Amino acid sequence: MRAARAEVGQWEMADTGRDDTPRTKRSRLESGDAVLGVVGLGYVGLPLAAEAARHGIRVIGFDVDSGVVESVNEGLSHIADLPGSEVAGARDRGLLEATADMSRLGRCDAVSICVPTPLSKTRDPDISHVLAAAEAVATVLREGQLIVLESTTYPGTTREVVLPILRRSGLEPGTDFHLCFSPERVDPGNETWKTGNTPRIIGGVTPRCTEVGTAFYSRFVDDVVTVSSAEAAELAKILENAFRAVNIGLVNEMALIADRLGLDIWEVIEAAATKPFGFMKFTPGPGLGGHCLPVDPHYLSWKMRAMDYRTRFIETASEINAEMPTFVVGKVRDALNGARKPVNGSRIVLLGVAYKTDVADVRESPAMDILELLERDGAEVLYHDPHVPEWPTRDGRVLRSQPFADGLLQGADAVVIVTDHSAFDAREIYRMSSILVDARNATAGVPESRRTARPQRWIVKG
Ligand code: SAJ
Repeated sequence: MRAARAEVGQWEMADTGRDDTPRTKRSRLESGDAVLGVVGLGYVGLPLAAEAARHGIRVIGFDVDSGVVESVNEGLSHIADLPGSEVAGARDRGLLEATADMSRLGRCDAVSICVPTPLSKTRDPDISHVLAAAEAVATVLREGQLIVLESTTYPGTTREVVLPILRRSGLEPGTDFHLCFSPERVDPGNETWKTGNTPRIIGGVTPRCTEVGTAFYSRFVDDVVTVSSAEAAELAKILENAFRAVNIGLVNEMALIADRLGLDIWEVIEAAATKPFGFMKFTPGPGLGGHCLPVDPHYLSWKMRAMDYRTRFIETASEINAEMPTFVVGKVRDALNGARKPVNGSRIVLLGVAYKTDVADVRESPAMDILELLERDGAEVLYHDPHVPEWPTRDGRVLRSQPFADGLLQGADAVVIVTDHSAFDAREIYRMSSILVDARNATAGVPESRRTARPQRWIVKG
């Protein structure tokens, strides 16, 4: 199950037995001149490329965005968690270059596919980027190559979707080439766990594929965990994210319950978290953001609907998480009402619109739902987020972050802490606001708020 650093042993003569057997080509995967292709240079692909290069593996990065290609070739990083020096260093050592020319995939001995797997407008899986990458690989697929899909997707994608495309080459997995699934585990903003030191699951479409994939990834990942199949690896990743989405849904439902009981949910959670075993702390908030948790579990729901099974936990948690923006807007309405002010015509400032603390990513951020609900009720909504200078709205506008200057909060009828960035000074925000709704309990450490907050908190002033 858990392969320590997989030993790079002598490869047995490959099944085919021919002179130009994959053994020679496969041994390239273990040699110093192995070339890794990384398709998709986003928050997963670029750190992966940099980590492999750091271990002396030559990397060609592929991206459809010419801006990304240029940026990497200039030695710059467009990924907040990856210092530019890592990119420049790899480039200067001749171990990293980027291109949009997908035909160069044929040069690569291994290819990691790290492209987005979003939901379509009808909330169904959109694996178009995976299909495009697989098609590009299929046109140049050759013996000895290792292909690894890293994009989060539903169980079966690797074997039922990617493999048939690659098989058009006439090559067979496990003998001619190798195909695995190995889920990315990037936690944006996490200073401790990076690509190289985060344990990595890998499973192949054949045992041989798993063996070859394990050996190759072990060259630049400290701890590679093999599973019996690509499907097991695909489902493990979905379990990881569904676990979080469902537990966040549970704690958000507890917040709705505590609110009705007149209780402070954060006090209740802190108390429960003193249990030294059998409990894991999650906190309520304005909703579930990011390009992973609100999306990945729905890939499984979609797959299981086709098998006439309803993933009830995932769907119920999703409904509750999606209710939180409305709940927060209700608190704003209640607070304004207490001051005899309608939402209509009020100026409301949102603090923090990224999907979580200390990141710049706004994808699926609940702040967008809060903005739309308040604007629908006639409010004038401004925002300040030091990580998000510009915020494109769903109706085509581009809002700009207001400077956190004197007067911004004082001039607002209500202030809402939506994402609690470390840069925010909760006490200052509290002091400057006449009405303050805190969706993250960021003001827990502000003594004055104990006097003015409602019993349930959320409304901490006004
Ligand atoms: N959130 C809560 N309450 C919590 C925890 C999170 O409301 O107790 C919210 C956050 O504010 C955010 C959303 O949930 O809006 C998702 O936050 P997250 O940190 O759980 O998820 P991501 O998408 O930033 O990253 C996760 C990774 N996070 C962790 O493991 C801590 C990991 O699951 C995956 O590697 C990554 O998704 C991915 O790429 O799949």
